Amino acid sequence: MPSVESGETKTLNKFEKFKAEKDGLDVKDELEHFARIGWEAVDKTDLEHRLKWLGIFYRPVTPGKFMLRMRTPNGILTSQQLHVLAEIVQRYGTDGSADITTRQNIQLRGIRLEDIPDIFQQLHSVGMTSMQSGMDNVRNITGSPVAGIDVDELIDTRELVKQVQDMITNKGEGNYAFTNLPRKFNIAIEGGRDNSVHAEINDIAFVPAYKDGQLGFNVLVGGFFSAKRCEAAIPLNAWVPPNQEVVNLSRAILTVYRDKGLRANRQKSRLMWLIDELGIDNFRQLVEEELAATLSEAAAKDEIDWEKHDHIGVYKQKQARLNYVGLHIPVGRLQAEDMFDLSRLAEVYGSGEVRLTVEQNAIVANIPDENLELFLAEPLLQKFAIAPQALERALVSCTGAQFCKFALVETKNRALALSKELDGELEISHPVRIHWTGCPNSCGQPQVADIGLMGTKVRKDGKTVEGVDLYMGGKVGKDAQLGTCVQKGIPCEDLLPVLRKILITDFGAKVK
Ligand code: SRM
Ligand code: SF4
Repeated sequence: MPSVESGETKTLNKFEKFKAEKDGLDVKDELEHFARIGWEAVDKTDLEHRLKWLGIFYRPVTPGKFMLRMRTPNGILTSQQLHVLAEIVQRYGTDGSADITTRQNIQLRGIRLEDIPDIFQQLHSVGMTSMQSGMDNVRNITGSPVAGIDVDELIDTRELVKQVQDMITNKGEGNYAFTNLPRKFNIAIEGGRDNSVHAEINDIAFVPAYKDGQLGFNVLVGGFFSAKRCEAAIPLNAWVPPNQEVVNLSRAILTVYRDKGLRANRQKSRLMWLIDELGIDNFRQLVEEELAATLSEAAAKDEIDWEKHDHIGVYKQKQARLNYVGLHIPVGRLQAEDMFDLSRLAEVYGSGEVRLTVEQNAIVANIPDENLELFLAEPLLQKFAIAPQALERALVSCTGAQFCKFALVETKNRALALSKELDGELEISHPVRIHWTGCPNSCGQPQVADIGLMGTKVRKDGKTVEGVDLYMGGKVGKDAQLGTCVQKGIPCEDLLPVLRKILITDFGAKVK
C-alpha cells in the first residue's frame, strides 16, 4: 500500500507493513496460546515486535528471557505493587532483576513467556499494566516525583497523568485508537518548579504557567532524541487549565500525529518532523480542528524557575510532620530482595508509597517525623544511600550491552566502576551529572548531562574496541539546553584520565 508524503508516493517500510497486516494489540488474545507453544514457535514478527505492544520485549541477547516494561504513571508505586513485581522477578533466580528507567518507570528481566498469562493476572490484581509501553505507542507518562508532597509544588499532576494514561490505554486494557502511531511518543506533565521531568525532551510537555492569574500549563511539542537528530521541544503557543483539557489536548495532538504523521521513513517519523513539514502554526490549527475548540494562547512565561533537584536525602513534605526520603539506587538496578525490602520499608515507616525518578532513583514518601530515625538506620540504606558520593549520586545509565542488541558498549557496570574510581580519587563539592548511553538512540539522555557518554566503536592499535563520544553542556531545570558532542571516539580503556581532567578543569574537582 503506498503512502503519500511530501507530494511523493513511497512504499511502506516494513514496520508500517506489519502494523497494517495485524495490529500489535491483537497479540493480547494470543498470550495463552504463545505460553502453550513456547517462544521458539511464535511467529517472528509477533515475537520480536508485536509483543512489545504489551510491554513484552524479546531480548536477542538473552533469548527466551524477556524484559517486561511496566507503566508507572508519575513514577508512583504502592508497596503492594512493588511486592508483586519483586515476586515476579524472584521466580527467575539469578536471571531476574529490575531496572528503574529514565522515564520514571520499571522494567523486569528474566521473564519467561509461558508465565506471562499468570504474571498479567498478578499485575491486574494490583492495578498495574504494561500495556502499550513499547514500539509505536505512548511511553510512560512522567510527572514530578514529589507530586502532592512537594512543599513548593504548583500543580499536583498525579491524577492528570493517570487520566491521560487511561485515555491512551483504555485503562490499561489496550486502545486501538492509539496503537498505530507513526513512531514512539513521549508525554510529560510537570507540576513543580524544577523541570524534574526534562520537559524539553518530550513530544508533548505541559509546564506550569499562570495565565490571567490562573495556574495551568503552557504546552511544548516535538522534543525528541534519535540517532539521526535531537531536538528540544518548541512552544505550541497554547495554555490549558489543569483539568480535562489536558487530556483532550493530548488526545487531539495524538490524533493529528496518528493521522498526518510521516510514515514512509522511520528515521523521520517522530512528531517534530511533522511539525517541520506543516509549520507550527498549521500544526496548531490542525490540533484546534481536531479539538473543535480554539486554544488559548500561551502565557507569557512559565514557572520553571529552579535548578533541577535530585530528591536524594531527607526532605520535609507539604504535609505537617511528614517527610520523603530519596534513596540512591546505583544505575537503577534492583534485585528481588531489594524490591521486597524497599516495599517493606515503605509499608513499615511510610504510607506504603514508593516513587521512581527519571534519574533512576527511588523515593519513600510520607514518613512521619517519629519514624525517621529508625528508617534511616535500616540496613538497606547502606546499599541505597541518602548521601552518596558526588559522581555516583548523579550517575544515569541506559541498559547497554548486557541486555540490549543496539548497544555498542557495556554501560551500567562500567559507568558505576568508573564513577566509584573517580569519586575515590577526587574531591568534588557538588554532583556532576554523568549520563551513559550505549548507542546513538540516546535512551540514557547524554544530551541532558553535564558530561554525556555515548557508546561507539573505535579503532585502537589496529583493533576495534569499545569507545564513547563525549557530550558536554547539557543544562537541566530552568532554561534547559541540550548538550552537544565535543569529542568523538575515546576508547573506554582511555576514558578515566579524560574524565579526571574534565572534572578538574571544568567542574572544580581537586585531587584528594
Ligand atoms: Fe529507549 C529503543 C531502553 C528511554 C530513545 N530503548 C530502546 C529499546 C527498546 C531497544 C531494544 O529493543 O532493545 C531499549 C530496551 C533495552 C532494554 O532491554 O532495557 C530501550 N529506553 C530504554 C530505557 C530502559 C533506558 C534506561 O535504561 O532507562 C528507557 C525506558 C523508558 C521507559 O520506561 O519507557 C528508555 N529511549 C529512552 C529515552 C529517554 C526518554 O524518554 O527520556 C529516549 C530518548 C528520548 C526520545 O525517545 O525522544 C529513548 N529508545 C530510544 C530510541 C530512539 C528513538 C527514535 O526516535 O529514533 C530507540 C530506538 C527506536 O525506537 O527505534 C529506543
Ligand atoms: Fe539500548 Fe542504545 Fe537505548 Fe542504550 S541507548 S538502551 S544501548 S537502544
